[in-house]
Amino acid sequence: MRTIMHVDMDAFFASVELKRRPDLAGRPVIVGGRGDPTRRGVVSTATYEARVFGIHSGMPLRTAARLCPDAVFLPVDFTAYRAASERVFEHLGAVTGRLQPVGLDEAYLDISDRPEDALDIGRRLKADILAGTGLVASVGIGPNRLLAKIASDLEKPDGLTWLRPTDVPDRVWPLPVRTLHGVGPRTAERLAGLGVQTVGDLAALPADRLRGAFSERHARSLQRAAHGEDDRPVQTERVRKSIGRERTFQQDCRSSGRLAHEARQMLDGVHARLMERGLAAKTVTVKLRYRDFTTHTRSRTLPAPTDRIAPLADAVHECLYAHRLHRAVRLLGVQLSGLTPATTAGV
Ligand code: TTP
Ligand code: MG
Repeated sequence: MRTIMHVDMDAFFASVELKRRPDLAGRPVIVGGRGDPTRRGVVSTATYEARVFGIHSGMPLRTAARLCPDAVFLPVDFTAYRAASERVFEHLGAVTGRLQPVGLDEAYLDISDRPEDALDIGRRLKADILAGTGLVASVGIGPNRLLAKIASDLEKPDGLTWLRPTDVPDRVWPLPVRTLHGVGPRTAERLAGLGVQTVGDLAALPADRLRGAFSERHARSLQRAAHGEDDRPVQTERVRKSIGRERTFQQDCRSSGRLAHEARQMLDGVHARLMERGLAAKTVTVKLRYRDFTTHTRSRTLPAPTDRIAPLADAVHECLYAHRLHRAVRLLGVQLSGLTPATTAGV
């Protein structure tokens, strides 16, 4: 039996901000965009004091200001969050090298080979992180990644929770089915069509009804997740090799100006995903498919990995103009690869 720990920092961006603005402690603080709710942008995160007003990540800043007119709005400062993340990961690395980072504020640790009580390890880790960074982590422990992640969320903030397989009916089945890894909005919608709202509903659903709505493989993995089963290993090395986007035009594109504009928009989206995952990229690739379906790619490799948009945008521009742009283009793709955690990339 494995023992997996999931660590997730509480209200991460906002908590880092509060370290340098202790005068804001206890107030509803919202971090997002340029920190100005009259301009476009969404909430990255909010303190728990702000969350009671219904404010959550992804919400337009304007809406947040309406829900909580007294909130303090702060701009996103990735440099500060990356520095804080780096310090948090030093504490995680001291527990074990069997560590899988997930973005800046989250990681899985495989502590199966540790003789001590897992709760003791968790308690000590939380205390070390607090002492070293002033930040509060929630820790979940379970027999696999699925349950460890659910556990770290159960008693947030400042949680320390162990979910054993025998706890699944009491503690996991009442949760909404979206809690499960692998259940996104589309799957949840289809499950709702089968009358499934909670994890327990899913666990109780006859297998043939699930197989009617999903592929054999998907049905099987949903069923397993509903019973708290998951055998994904903690991956010490990142398996993700690239992040990219592609777009097929409604009508073939013949304008290099429009292609440049589209490529920049796609890069913005891809770059946002890079930041969310706390990664830096070394190589930029632009793919074009012409009307006759011939497909060409052009790549640029930067001297060092970066997560800054400007050098990535320059590289996209260079790649694009290395293509023959006078032909009709039906598909455009932008991809970042050579990915490394931004915390170790020295960016
Ligand atoms: P989360 O761990 O999802 O959120 P959180 O740490 O703010 O709050 P908690 O874990 O206590 O529920 O995400 C970590 C950081 O990632 C978060 O502080 C801000 C950033 N983030 C975004 O920028 N956009 C998003 O949509 C989400 C979900 C997070
Ligand atoms: Mg968090």
